[in-house]
Amino acid sequence: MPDQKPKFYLTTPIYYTNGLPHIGHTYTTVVADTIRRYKRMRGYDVVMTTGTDEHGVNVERAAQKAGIPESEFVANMAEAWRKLWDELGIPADEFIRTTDLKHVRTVQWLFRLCRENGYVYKGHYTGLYCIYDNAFVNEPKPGNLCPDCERPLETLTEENYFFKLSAFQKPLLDFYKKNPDFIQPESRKNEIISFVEGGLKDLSITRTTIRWGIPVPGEEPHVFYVWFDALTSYLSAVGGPEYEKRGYWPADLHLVGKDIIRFHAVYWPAFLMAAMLPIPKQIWAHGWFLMDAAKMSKSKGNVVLPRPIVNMVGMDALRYFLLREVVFGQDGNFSYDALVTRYNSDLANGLGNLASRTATLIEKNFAGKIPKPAALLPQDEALAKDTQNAIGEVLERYEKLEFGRALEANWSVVAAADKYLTSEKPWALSASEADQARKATILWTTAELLRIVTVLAHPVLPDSTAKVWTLLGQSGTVAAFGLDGLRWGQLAPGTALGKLQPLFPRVDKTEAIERIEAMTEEERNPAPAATPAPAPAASAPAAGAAAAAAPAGTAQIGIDDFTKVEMRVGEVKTAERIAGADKLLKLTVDIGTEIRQICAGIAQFYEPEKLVGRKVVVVANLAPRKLRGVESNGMIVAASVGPDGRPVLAGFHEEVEVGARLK
Ligand code: ME8
Repeated sequence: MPDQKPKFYLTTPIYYTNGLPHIGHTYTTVVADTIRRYKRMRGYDVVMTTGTDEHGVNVERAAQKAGIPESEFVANMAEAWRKLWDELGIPADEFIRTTDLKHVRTVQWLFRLCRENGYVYKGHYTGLYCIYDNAFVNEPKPGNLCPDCERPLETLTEENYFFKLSAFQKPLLDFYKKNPDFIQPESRKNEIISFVEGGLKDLSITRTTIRWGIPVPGEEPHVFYVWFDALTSYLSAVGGPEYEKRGYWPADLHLVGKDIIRFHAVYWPAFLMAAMLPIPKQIWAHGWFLMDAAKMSKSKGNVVLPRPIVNMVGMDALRYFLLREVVFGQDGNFSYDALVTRYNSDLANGLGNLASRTATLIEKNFAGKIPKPAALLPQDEALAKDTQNAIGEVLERYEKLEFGRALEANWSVVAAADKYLTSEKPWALSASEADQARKATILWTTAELLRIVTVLAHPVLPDSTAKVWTLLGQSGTVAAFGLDGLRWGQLAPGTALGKLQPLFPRVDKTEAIERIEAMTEEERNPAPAATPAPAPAASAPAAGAAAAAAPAGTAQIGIDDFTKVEMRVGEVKTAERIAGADKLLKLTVDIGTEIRQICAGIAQFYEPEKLVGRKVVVVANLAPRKLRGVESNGMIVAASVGPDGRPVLAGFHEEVEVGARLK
């Protein structure tokens, strides 16, 4: 029998490959994943797409800088993006790359349709051009200088294909009117309507000055330019020209950040109208996560990375924070302080504590089996009613993508349960028959509430709710539980509880933030493989840190190169371990002219106390860097021994003077 489930297709933007994912990209992808899980729990057959936007000048340049062909560069980047989404548990059902053949074919097909329908023409584009960077510049620096290389720009005219966007002013305005929910939130809709009302200029959709792009068939050297290529990926991912076979087009929801709403709400429907293809049902533009009130960007160096947060408090906590902290659609500030505060209050003390408290009490009083409730008191009934009402409210909020409100409503039930337990005090009741019956009612009520909260929280907290599900001894998976069938009273007495697994261990705020920051620093500026890690061979006299960078078989160097490395005899003054970095020791080393702080990747092989007073070889003129957030000003030389690369410190068999240079 064919699958009768209604289909739901949603997308994130396809992200540029000239950088790696930060918390902003993670946010959109987390939102998409949450909607996907929610919709599946409501019986939909869901496909979620994300991917990588791989063409254009920026990629051309980045590949050139890396000294590798563009195709290799983007393949590496796409893999890094895909890997991160997998690692974070938010993989795409369809990961689309703009270099995929199926995408190339779809773009060429869409172009043909638009052209056949009379919406594409050849014309000339004139703009300011940087002859050094080979690119048109939209926003020149004062004095008509290139924003990248700051050299003078020239006016250049090139042949382009144009899309007749101007023909779509009225059709678009009519479309917005007929489909009032097409652009969300409302404020963005008004912005777009005014923009379109202001008049639309035709759009250049090909270039001849760029090489790295999808060719326009039969029109080389024309290649497609930016948005005609990128937007089409949503369609390529679900069948392209054969979209009807798969049945997911038009998309139900394109999730984007507010930076790219115009392209999605104006260009994209116009391209599709021109090709006479179905138009997506909704574009939702969320706000930005800001760091210290500024948009995160690599050049500002204020980028928050997801991995270090996940390593410290777990992915569920990051998801909870992203969705709970800001109103979906508005900008929000990202702060580690707020993240850890929420983690401790809502997750560790909230849901985590309720789960472990409930399980422990049932374990102790009812041998780990869900008790059968006896006569209900008004407070039990009130709690049941509030929880039942919360189901409706949470679902309604999810439906409107009001994630913060959905979580708020669900967590108010968690708080009510805490209050209930505190006032009913099941632990203070005796073993008398009447008290046992009362205890049974209280604990069944609490466990039932926990079950409902768990089901409702699942789209946001997939891993931890799965653990609570097992703890409650429930069959099947929580992911497969149909939200439409959820109601109070379904918890079967007699069910044996499963294992209590740690959910959200409480963390010390200062320490947690320090560790997240240290890990972030390390990910932003990865240590050279050398410092904490082993070198490949044990034979080199100056192995370890210095030699590891030059594995056996590399080119020879002249004496000039060698003399650039300033190695000196140092004496270790203090040595200690670094919290959260099990391989690193923090040393202070006297190198004759000064005392240096140096981190060394030897903690697994050397006791810090035993190092004090020892003479070591220090690379003194290495640029300072931070390892796990700790400044390291120099490097200690060690041999790398055996297959595991055990570090053995270089030293001397006779007395040497501190500060003496090695030659
Ligand atoms: O624009 N806060 O790719 P991109 C919230 N390739 N969301 C953020 C964010 C922040 N600080 N920073 C980024 C492109 N995002 C094009 C898209 S689609 C056919 C082509 C998210 O790598 C947000 O979703 O610059 C934003 O729209 C997207 O990343 C931009 O990603």
